Amino acid sequence: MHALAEKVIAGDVRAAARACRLADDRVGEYLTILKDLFPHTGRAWTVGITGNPGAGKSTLTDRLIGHYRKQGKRVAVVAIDPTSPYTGGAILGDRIRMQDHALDPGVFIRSLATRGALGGLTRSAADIVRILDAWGADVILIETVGVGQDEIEITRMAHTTLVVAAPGMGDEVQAIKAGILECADVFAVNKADREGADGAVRDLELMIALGGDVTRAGGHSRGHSAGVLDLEKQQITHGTALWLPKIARTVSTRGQGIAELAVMLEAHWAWLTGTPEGAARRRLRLREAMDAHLRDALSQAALGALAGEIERAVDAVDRREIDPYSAAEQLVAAFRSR
Ligand SMILES: Nc1nc2c(ncn2[C@@H]2O[C@H](COP(=O)(O)OP(=O)(O)OP(=O)(O)O)[C@@H](O)[C@H]2O)c(=O)[nH]1
Ligand SMILES: [Mg+2]
Repeated sequence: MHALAEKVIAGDVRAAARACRLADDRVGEYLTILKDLFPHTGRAWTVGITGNPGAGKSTLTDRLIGHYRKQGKRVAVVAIDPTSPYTGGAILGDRIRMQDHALDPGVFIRSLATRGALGGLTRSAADIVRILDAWGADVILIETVGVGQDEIEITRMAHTTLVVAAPGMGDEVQAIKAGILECADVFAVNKADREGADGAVRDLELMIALGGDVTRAGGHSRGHSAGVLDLEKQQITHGTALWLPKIARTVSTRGQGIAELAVMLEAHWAWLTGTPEGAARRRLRLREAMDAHLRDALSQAALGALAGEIERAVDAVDRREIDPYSAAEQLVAAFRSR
C-alpha cells in the first residue's frame, strides 16, 4: 500500500490534506492512493448543504459541526467556492466563520475551487469525499451554493441533501433552482427570526404536497432535467417507504432548531440505509458515479489512441471532404476495431 494512503487510513490529518491536494490537482500517484483507499471507504455519511447565496449555509454548517462534535463524531467539511477559481473571498469568509473548529483535530475543513473543466469539480469533490471517508470522518458536510450545474451534481452525490432557504429574499421557493429543489431531502428555513419564515414554510409544504411540482405551486415553469431523476422518482414513489422531504426552522446565528434539524437529517440516513427504496437510491448514486468515471476513462483512452487520426479528421473536415458527424463515427469505429 502507498505510504500516504496508510497514513490517511490511520487518521493522520496532514496526510489527508496532502492526499486531497494531489487528488484535486490530479498529480503524483493520486490514482494509486485513491485505489488503495477505496476498500476503506463506505462508512461516512455525506450531507450536501446547498441553497441561495447568503441563506446561511456556512453558519448552519458551523452549527452542525458543533452538534456532531458533541456526539464525539469526526466531521469533515468540503466547502465549494463557486465564484473564484482560486481560494479567495468567499472561502476565506467561510474559514473565518468556521474557525471555532479550526484547531479541533476531529474536524477537517477543506475548500475546493471551481475548475474550468466540465465535470472537473464534481470529480474532485467525489475523490476528496472518498479520502475523507477513508480518513475516518463519520459525517462529511459539503457546502455548495446552488447555482451551477456542477453544484447540483455535487449535491446529488451526497447521501442526504439539505437545502437552506431564508425568508426575506423575495419568493424563496421560486428563487431556489429547480434542479436543487428536486433533490432536497430536508429543508432548513433558516433566519426564522426574520419575518416571512412562516410563508416560506407554507410554500415548501405546499410544494411537497404537490409532489415537488413547483409549477403548480405557482410561478415559473422549469426545464425537464435528466431521465435519471425520473427513474429515481419512480423507484421511490412505487416503493412503500416513500421519503417525503422534511422542513426545519433554524436560527443558525443563535443555534436554534439545530437539534431538530439533525433529527430530520438522521431520519433520512436511517431511511437510506434501512429500506429497500433507500438502498435503490444508494445504488443509483453509485451507478451515476461509475458512469462518470467510465466516461472519463473512455474518452481519455480514445483521445490518446486516436490522436493522429483525429488530427487528420480535423483537416479532412476543414477541406469539406467529410462532415464532422461521419468523421466522429469513423473514429469510434476505428477505436472499436483495435
Ligand atoms: N438573522 C439571521 N441571520 C443569519 C442567520 N444565519 C445566518 N445569518 C447571517 O446571514 C449572513 C450570511 O450567512 P452565511 O452563513 O455566510 O451564508 P451562506 O449561505 O454560507 O453564504 P454564501 O456561502 O456566501 O452563499 C451572515 O451575515 C450571517 O450572520 C439566522 O438564522 N438569522
Ligand atoms: Mg457560505
